Parts: sequence; C-alpha cells; structure tokens
Amino acid sequence: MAASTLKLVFFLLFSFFTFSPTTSSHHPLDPLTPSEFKLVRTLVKKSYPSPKHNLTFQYISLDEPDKPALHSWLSKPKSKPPPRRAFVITRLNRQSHELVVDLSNRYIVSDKVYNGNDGYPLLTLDEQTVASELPFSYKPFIDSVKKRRLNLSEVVCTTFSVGWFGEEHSERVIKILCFYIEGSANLYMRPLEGVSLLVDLDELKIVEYYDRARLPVPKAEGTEYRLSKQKPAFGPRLNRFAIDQPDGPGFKINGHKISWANWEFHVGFDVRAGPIISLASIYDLEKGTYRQVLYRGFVSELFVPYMDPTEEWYYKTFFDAGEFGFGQSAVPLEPLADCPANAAFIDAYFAGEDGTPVKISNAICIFEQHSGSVLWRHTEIAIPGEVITEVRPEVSLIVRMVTTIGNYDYILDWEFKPSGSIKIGVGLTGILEVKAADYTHTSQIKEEAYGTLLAKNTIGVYHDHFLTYYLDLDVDGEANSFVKNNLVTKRVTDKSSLRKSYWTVESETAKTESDAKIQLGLKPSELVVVNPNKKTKPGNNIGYRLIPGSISNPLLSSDDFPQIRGAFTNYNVWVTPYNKSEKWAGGQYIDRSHGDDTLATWTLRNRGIENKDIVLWYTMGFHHVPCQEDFPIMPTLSGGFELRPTNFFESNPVLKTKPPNHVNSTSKP
Ligand SMILES: *[C@@H]1O[C@H](CO)[C@@H](O)[C@H](O)[C@H]1NC(C)=O
Ligand SMILES: *[C@@H]1O[C@H](CO)[C@@H](O)[C@H](O)[C@H]1NC(C)=O
Ligand SMILES: *[C@@H]1O[C@H](CO)[C@@H](O)[C@H](O)[C@H]1NC(C)=O
Ligand SMILES: *[C@@H]1O[C@H](CO)[C@@H](O)[C@H](O)[C@H]1NC(C)=O
Ligand SMILES: [Cu+2]
Repeated sequence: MAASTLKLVFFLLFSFFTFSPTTSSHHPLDPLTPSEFKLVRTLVKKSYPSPKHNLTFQYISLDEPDKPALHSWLSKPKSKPPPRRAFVITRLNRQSHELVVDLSNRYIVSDKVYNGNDGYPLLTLDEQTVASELPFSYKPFIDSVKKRRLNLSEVVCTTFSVGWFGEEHSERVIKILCFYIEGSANLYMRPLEGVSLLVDLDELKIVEYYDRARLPVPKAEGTEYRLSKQKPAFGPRLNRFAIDQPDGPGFKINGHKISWANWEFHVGFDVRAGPIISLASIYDLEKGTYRQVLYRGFVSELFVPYMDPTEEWYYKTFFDAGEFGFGQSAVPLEPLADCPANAAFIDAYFAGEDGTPVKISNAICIFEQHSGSVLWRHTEIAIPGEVITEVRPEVSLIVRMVTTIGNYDYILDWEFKPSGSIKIGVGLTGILEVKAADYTHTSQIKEEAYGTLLAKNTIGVYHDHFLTYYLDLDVDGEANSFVKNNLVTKRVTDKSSLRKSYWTVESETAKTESDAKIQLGLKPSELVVVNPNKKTKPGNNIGYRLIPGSISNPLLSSDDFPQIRGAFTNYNVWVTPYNKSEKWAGGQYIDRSHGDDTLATWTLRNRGIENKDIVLWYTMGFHHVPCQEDFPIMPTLSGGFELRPTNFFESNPVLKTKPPNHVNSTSKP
C-alpha cells in the first residue's frame, strides 16, 4: 500500500512539471505555439484569397532570431525580445513558396517562389494519407489484389519517396507500395511485391501503375510483435523494480528551459528536425558562472539508401528528416516504457497541411538516469595501514524523443553529464524493410539476393543509416577554431633511449573548410573545437572534443545519384562558418533533390573557419546487414558520440560532487 501511495504522490509531482504552453512566456527559441500556427495560417491565407488550387503548408517553424539579436536579449532578458518570426514553405499552383511571417507585428515579411531545380519540401502527413488511399478506388489495383487471391480489406498502402536518378526535371511524385495485414499487424514483413503506384502529389492522382511480379506474400506466421498475440512459452523473465525520488526530480522545467545539476539548456522542436537543443551552458564551480558550450544542436538529416538496384527497389534512397520529418513523425512516448517512472514530458506541435496545429502529446521526455555506471573512483592500497576507496556513482539527465518513419523507429537521446560531457545517442529499432522472394532456404539462392533470407520468402535488404548532426558549438564564446591533434609516431634515432619509438601530439588548426573535411578511422587524431581567445591557467586552449562512435563511411560510388544527393556523408566531420541558412545538410528541398544544395557544395567555397563562429557537422553511420534476430522486430541497435570538455575546466569538475543519498526500497519482498 505504502508503495502505491508513494507512486501516486510521485505522479502528481511530475504532472506539475508538465509544460503548459498557454501559461508560460516566450523564450525567443521556443517552438511555435498552437495560436502562432493559427496566426501564420490566417496571415498567409489572407494573402492568397482565391487560389486556383488549394494552398498547402509543407513546413511551418520558428525562424529563429539572428544570433546577435538573441545574445543581446540574453544579456538583458527583461528587454524586448527579438520579433517572433515563422519560416513557412507552401505549395501553390505547383510551386514552392518561401515566406517569412512576422508574428509580433502580424505581417508577411517576404514571399518568394523557389525557382531552383533542387527538389521539393517536406511531405505532409495529410497528402501521404490521401495518396495511400487512392489505390483502393483504382480498378487495376483492385484487380491485381484479386488476381493474387487476397482480401482487399486486409491490404494497406504507404508512401515511399522516389529519389532522383539524373532526369533533368523531377516531378513531385511519390510511390505507393502495399502490404497485407491478414493475421498479423506486421505489415512490413508482407509486401505485395511487384505492385506499385506513382502518385502526383500536387494533383493527388495516380499517374503510373505497375504489377510486374507475381511473388508469394510471406506468411503471417511468426511476424506478430504484439504481446497479446504471443503464445507461451514467455521469457526471459525479468523482475519488477521501482524508481523512488522522494525529493522529486533534480531538474526544473521553465517553459522550454531546463536546468539540472550544473547544466542549463533549452529544448525546442521542429517538424523536420525533431528536438533542438540550444544554449547549453555548464556551471563552473571555480569561476562561479555558467559557461557556453552548445549554441544549437539537432539532427540535420538521415540518409537511408537500400542496396537493391533492381527495378522494384532501386529508388529506395530515403532522406527521412527532410522528406518525412523527424518532428512530424514523432510519436507520443509511453510512460514507464519509453521513459522511466521519473520522467517529465513535453508536448509538441506542428502544423498540418491546412496550417492548423497538430498536437503530439508526450513528444519529448526528460529524466534523470541512474545507470549504475561509475562517475569516477579510486582504491588506494599503497599507503601502509589504510585502504582508501572513493567512488562516485554517475547520474545523468536524458532528453529523449522517438520518431517512427514508417517501419523504422529512431530513439534520439541527448544525455548531459555533470562531468561536462554531452552524449548523443541513437537507437535503431522497429521493423525491417523486406522484399518477398521465392526462396525458402539459402541453398536455393544462386544469384545476387541483395540481402539476408530472414524467414521463408522474406529477404531483409542491405542498407545504411547515416545520421548527420548539426552542432553549433560556442565553446566559452562564439569565436572558435577547429584543431586536429594528430597522434604521430616518432622514431628515437640518437640512441638516447632504449626505446625505438613513441607517439606525440602534433596540433593543426584548420584554416579553411577543406582542412576540416575528415574521414575518421584513417589516422589517430583528437578533434577539438577550441576557443583560441581564452586559455586555462597553465596555458592550454579551452576546448570541447568530439569523441566519435559508430563510424561508417559510404560504400556507394560517389557518382551514384543517391550519393550525389547524400554527399554530406562523404566525410564524417565537416566544419563550416556559421550561416543561418545552412541548416539542412542535404539541402532545404531534399525530396527529389539533385544534390546542388548540400554541405558538400557549400564547402566548395572553402571559407575561412579559424577564430570564427563555426558549426561542426558529424555523421554517424550504420551499415545494416539484416540478421534473423532483426525478425520480426529488431532489438535496439545503439550508436552515438560524445562532446567532452578538454582543458575547458581547470580540473575535474565533479571532484566535489557528493553522491546522492540512498533511498531504501519501500516495496515488500
Ligand atoms: C480544396 O479544398 C477543398 C476543401 O478542403 C476541397 O473540397 C477541394 O477538393 C480542394 N481542391 C483541390 C483542387 O484540391
Ligand atoms: C476480408 O476481410 C474482412 C476484414 O477483416 C473480413 O470481414 C471479411 O470476412 C474478409 N473476406 C474474406 C472473403 O475473407
Ligand atoms: C549563406 O549560405 C547560403 C547558402 O549556402 C549562401 O547562398 C549565402 O551566400 C551565405 N551567406 C553568407 C553571408 O555567406
Ligand atoms: C536503509 O536500510 C539500511 C539497512 O536496512 C539501514 O541501515 C539504513 O539506516 C536505512 N536508511 C534509511 C535512510 O532509512
Ligand atoms: Cu537498418
């Protein structure tokens, strides 16, 4: 009884911390509110009173204030904030329009037609929903389903972006593929292979139809993942547990501002990028002040090319953030499962195609994680007559969002550690994209299959996931440099030592963008963003270093069309001078893009990056060779990287951290 009462108190405490958008005042970086979306809609619609075609809103998000304006507000938070502005992309009469809308003064600042050849804006959920329903009133499709002796009411269809393969002009179209749900919710394991439709997205009409292969739809058996549909035996068995924080959470949420332990930062949300971390600063106990670390960080793009070049599959080269929207595809988090019992939740909003706000409840969760890891420790036995053991358990703060892009689920974590580290984590889970085949055993496979036979008639196709992060580090100030501390082997040649070799550090400051294009894993190097204008007491450069994880480089040839569009993955690390309009590594308009507006093309200008406001771009990658454990649903595959202070503090910033007191369990054995 005691336990459940405690838990109730606990939940009440947390619901108190749930952000309520109507009551808090704006921070200039707060995402647009429902009433601001409505205002954008009203102002934009008013400026197009009688369009021939319906105006659609493809993208509405905060047009963040210029950096100097924000900094001057931050230094005087009581002063008037910079004007709230929205950046809007609409489709009207088969053209993309870019608008800037001033919400404070209620007018349209600018409206221009995008005339470039470089693709189309984010796809809306609404147009994809309509497109997915078109096959069900299309006679040839209904006939194809009948010919396969399938039940039409057990067929569902979804949308797949079609890429670009060298054509001069690309229409705004999308592929529709269909799946069978009779006997299992796991539709992705049961494609109607060979059937596909092409839909014009501006007209929402079927423009092409194919029924090319007659392959078996894989069986439902073994594909279910719902617990309610499983049959014994169950296992492995896991014991129950509880999280008790009798003093409440250690963090505070004020609007979208979070403060916890020695950190403070802002959590925003964008329909394309998902969560945006801004203004992350860490308190320096010795200096008695907060110091800047990260001005802005978010997922800029996710490139997922599949490796089957045949007619039905070659086009599957997705850019999930810019085509489908990480924020738009965010899902409500399940309390006690996606996030632990001590999590607080923040709702998010984006605009639907007609401009009206859509709410995602519990889109982001924030919680303290007691991982069982050790923050630091030492046991000293060399002092005669005594043994000293000092251990500090690690506690960190996690900001989490989950986005589900069709079959795949991505768990995006930002972890803040009292030691000053920011760990960025990504978990890949969900369901593979498979193709149906005649094979039931690998011994039958004589030709190239482009994947792994996971079950009867089911091939998990090889593919990659490349996540590119935008990291505008402002290490102790805006003017930073990028330094490669190369570890180089030295020979001892003068007989001064019995050793023949050692390694040392040779530092190289990147002067221009080309000095900072790095393929990791080729030579040992520490990559550091430093503030060249500040030094520690002993004279070292104040910095934050990038500790890479899960490195994968592209394996497609660089002249292949998907790789031209995804050229921002050609290097794991790039550094550019800050430019407000360079946010999306694959370009503003990546659906059907031709690769003219990417990190790879911007950096051809080879701009100076020394002692400037710079942006670090990091790509983590996974080459995914599907295996049977990924069937019928994939256990989370994790990757990540770390930003870690290096000579940022004068000494260990968690030396004087007291370990949290233990709370005795209240549950009965
Ligand atoms: C425009 O929107 C209206 C109302 O939603 C709808 O009835 C009409 O079919 C749409 N027209 C076009 C051309 O899409
Ligand atoms: C087709 O599926 C629907 C919905 O599950 C079901 O009600 C119907 O009986 C099925 N028809 C046939 C012929 O199996
Ligand atoms: C910012 O970037 C855009 C796109 O690369 C470019 O067109 C523009 O000239 C840049 N602005 C400055 C000030 O460099
Ligand atoms: C927790 O339990 C231990 C062992 O039963 C006891 O020694 C300790 O005093 C308890 N601590 C608190 C805070 O109740
Ligand atoms: Cu994968």
